Amino acid sequence: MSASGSSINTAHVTQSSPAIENAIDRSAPNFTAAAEKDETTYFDTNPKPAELEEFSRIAEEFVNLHCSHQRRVVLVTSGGTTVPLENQTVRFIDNFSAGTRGATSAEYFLEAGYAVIFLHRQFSLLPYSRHYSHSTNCFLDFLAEAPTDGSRHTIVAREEYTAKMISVLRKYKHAKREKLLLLLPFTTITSYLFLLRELAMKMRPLGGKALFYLAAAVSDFFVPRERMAEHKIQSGEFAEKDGEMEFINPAGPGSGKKLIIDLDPVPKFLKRLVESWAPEGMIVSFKLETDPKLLIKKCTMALKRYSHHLVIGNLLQHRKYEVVFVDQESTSWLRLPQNAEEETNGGKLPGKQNLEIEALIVPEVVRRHGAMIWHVVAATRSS
Ligand code: PAZ
Repeated sequence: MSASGSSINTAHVTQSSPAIENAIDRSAPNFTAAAEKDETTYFDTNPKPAELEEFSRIAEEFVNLHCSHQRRVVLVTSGGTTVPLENQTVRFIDNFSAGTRGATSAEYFLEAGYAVIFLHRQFSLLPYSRHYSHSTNCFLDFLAEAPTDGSRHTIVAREEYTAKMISVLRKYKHAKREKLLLLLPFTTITSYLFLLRELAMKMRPLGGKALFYLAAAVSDFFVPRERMAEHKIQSGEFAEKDGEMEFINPAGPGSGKKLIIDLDPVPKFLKRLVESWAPEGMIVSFKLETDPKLLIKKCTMALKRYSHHLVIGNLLQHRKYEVVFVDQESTSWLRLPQNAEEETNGGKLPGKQNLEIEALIVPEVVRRHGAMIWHVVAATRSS
C-alpha cells in the first residue's frame, strides 16, 4: 500500500536495499558450532538481560495456553542484533535487517493457525503495524478529517485505504483477542542469545509442535565483556591537570590515531538449539549472502554444521523475490512471478498487487512442519 497523493513528498528510497556495489562482503570465515563448554563460558561471562525473568514467565504462560489448545507455536526471530562497543553504550555495530521478513512471515503463520512468539529487534517492523509504520508510509497520510455537524471533530481512514485497513485491523484484533501473538524485543547480541535459549527451553512442552523460524540477522563478532570500555570511547586523550580534566592529543587527520576494534567470534549456538535447548522442534534458519556463487554452498554448510531441518538462503538484492530452500534431500527455489521485481522497482516501491514472497515461504514451511509432526506420530504409533 502506498500513501501516494500525500502532501509531503517523501522519496520512496529505502536503505534496507543498498546498491549491490555498496553491499558488504559476507564471505566471512567459518567457525565451528559451539560446544557445551562454549555455552557455559558465554552465558557465565556475559550479563543476562534485565528482562529475562519477566519474558521467561510471560513466554511460559503463552506456551501453556497454546499447549492446552494443542496449537502449534512458532518462534519467529526478526531484525538485526547490535554489538555494543561501550558498556554505557553510545556506539554500537549493527546488523542489517529491517524486520520485514520476520514481521511479514509472522502474519502468514498466524493465518495458518499458529501462535507466534515474535522475538524482534526493538523498534523494527512488527506484524500488522508494519503496513503503516516506519519509512514506508506516514500513518497520518492514511487519515482524513470527516465532515461533521461542526460541533465536534472526527478522523477517519481515507476511503482508498479503508478496505485494506479493515482487513489488517480485523486480523490484528483477532490475534490480540485470542492471545496468539507475543511480542518480545531484544537489542544486543547478548540479550538475543539469552532470550533465544530461554524461549527454546520454555517451548519444550510443545514437543514437535514447536517451530523455530530464525530470520534475525545475528552478529558474527562481538566485544567480550572483559575488553569492553565502560564509558564512551573518546577521540583523544584526557589528562588531569590542577584538578581539571584537560583534552590532550586529539585525533585528527595526520595524528596517526586510529580506533581499532578487536572483536571475538560469537559462539555458534545454533547447534545447541537442536541438541540441547529444543531437541524436538523443527528448526528453520535463514542465510543471507551477497555473492550468488556462495549462497547454496553456505546454506549446505550451515545445514550440516548446525543439523537444522531446513536452511532458507537469500541474496541481499533479491531477497524480496526469491529464496532457496536447502534441506538434506534437495535444493529448491521459490520465486515470485517474473514481473514482481520490475513492478516493485527492486523492492523500493510497494508492488501493485502487494506481492510478498513470505506468502510462498510460510505455507511451504508449514507443510514441511506438518509432515515432520506426522512422521513423529506415525513412528511413535508403530513402535
Ligand atoms: O528483515 P529484512 O526483511 O530486511 O531482511 C531479512 C534477512 C535478509 C535479514 C533474512 O531473510 C535473513 O537472511 N536472515 C539471516 C541473516 C544471516 O545470515 O545472519
